[in-house]
Amino acid sequence: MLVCLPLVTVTGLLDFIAYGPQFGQAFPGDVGWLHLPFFDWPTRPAWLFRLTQGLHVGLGIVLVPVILAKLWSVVPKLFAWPPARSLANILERLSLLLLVGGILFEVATGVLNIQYDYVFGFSFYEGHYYGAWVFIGGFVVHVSFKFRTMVKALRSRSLWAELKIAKADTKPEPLDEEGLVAVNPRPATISRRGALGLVAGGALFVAAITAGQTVGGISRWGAFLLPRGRSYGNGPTSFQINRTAVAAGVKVDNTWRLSLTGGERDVQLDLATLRSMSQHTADLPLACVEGWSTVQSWSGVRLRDLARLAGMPAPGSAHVRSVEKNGLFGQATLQSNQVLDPDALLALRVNGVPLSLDHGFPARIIVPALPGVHCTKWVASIDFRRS
Ligand SMILES: Nc1nc2c(c(=O)[nH]1)N[C@H]1C(S)=C(S)[C@@H](COP(=O)(O)O)O[C@H]1N2
Ligand SMILES: [Mo]
Repeated sequence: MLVCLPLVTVTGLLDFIAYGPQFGQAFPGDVGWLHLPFFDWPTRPAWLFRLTQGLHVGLGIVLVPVILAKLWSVVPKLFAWPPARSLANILERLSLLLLVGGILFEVATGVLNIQYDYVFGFSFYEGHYYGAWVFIGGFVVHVSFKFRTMVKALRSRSLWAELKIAKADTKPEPLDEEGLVAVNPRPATISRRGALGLVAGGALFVAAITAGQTVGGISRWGAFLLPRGRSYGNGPTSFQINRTAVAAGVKVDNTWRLSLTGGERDVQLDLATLRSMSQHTADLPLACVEGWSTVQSWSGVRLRDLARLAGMPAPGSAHVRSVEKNGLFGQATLQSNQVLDPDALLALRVNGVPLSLDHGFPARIIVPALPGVHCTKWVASIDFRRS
């Protein structure tokens, strides 16, 4: 946990930055002195967001059995009576409240959000962000108080030797100052190696039914925890769909035009014109904050070619709008590097065929390392901006 929880935390904070707080599209928007150093999210390596969100969600889920076991091992402390013996004791218990409350809140909101899509009475993003800082505070205090105890405990005996002790030979711990050891324990019902095995087995099991949503291929069939179903039929466009055209209330007919604004000239392009322009193909991931990702072969017009066509070859940003009007994800702002990357596409095709309507026909944004949420589907317009 000492290694993995900071990894989950840091990748979570990185995902916040990947959302583009400089454009007000990371939530919460204004976090006062809790705000993170903003930087332009890079487009390389193309799998960067796939990695950060995959680690954040995947590791977060895999840690659940470990967190539960850790809580179980200290449960007597949670109900200690009298609740406080000294000022130091009150402070320690307060920090534990932040630590335990924080991690349980983060895991619960994270898992619920993945599986049920914003079921809270509050904004998931805001709750999860502030909850993270509560947890970070509790974690830093706890680790700094307990680090020496932990090192001492780990050094006091060999894990290897411990793993060889069967249940019949399992003896209770000697009484300790912390009061964690039961004063009058009953005979062991499980060996320490059994308890460790149970937790490790639980974590591995959860990993096995989670990893497929990122790794893909055949392992996807075993990914029972993935939020978006396992199959969308066969063929080149059968990969997962976050929001269908029906759910988004989107209809597209042949009056569709792409409009480019903000440059020296406003341009309207129909699909035939877009198809006649120079096309570029790239294998790029689509990675959702929910934890799943998939790599597909996308083809279309380079965003930088569209910027040049509109008469703003080096925009500071680009605001993309979808045909979809009322969704939370019907628009996105791209940074300059996300427009100018040679693999940044207004994709018209995937895996050799035109996009299906559910995947954003006639055109969607696909940019290396861009969070899936900003890979806008059913693009209607792009407004290039100086800053
Ligand atoms: N217009 C529009 N574009 C959208 C969305 C949406 O709801 N509406 N969802 C986004 C999210 S959150 C993700 S992860 C990807 C999913 O793409 P897919 O449905 O093709 O798998 O599309 C993005 N583009
Ligand atoms: Mo997403």
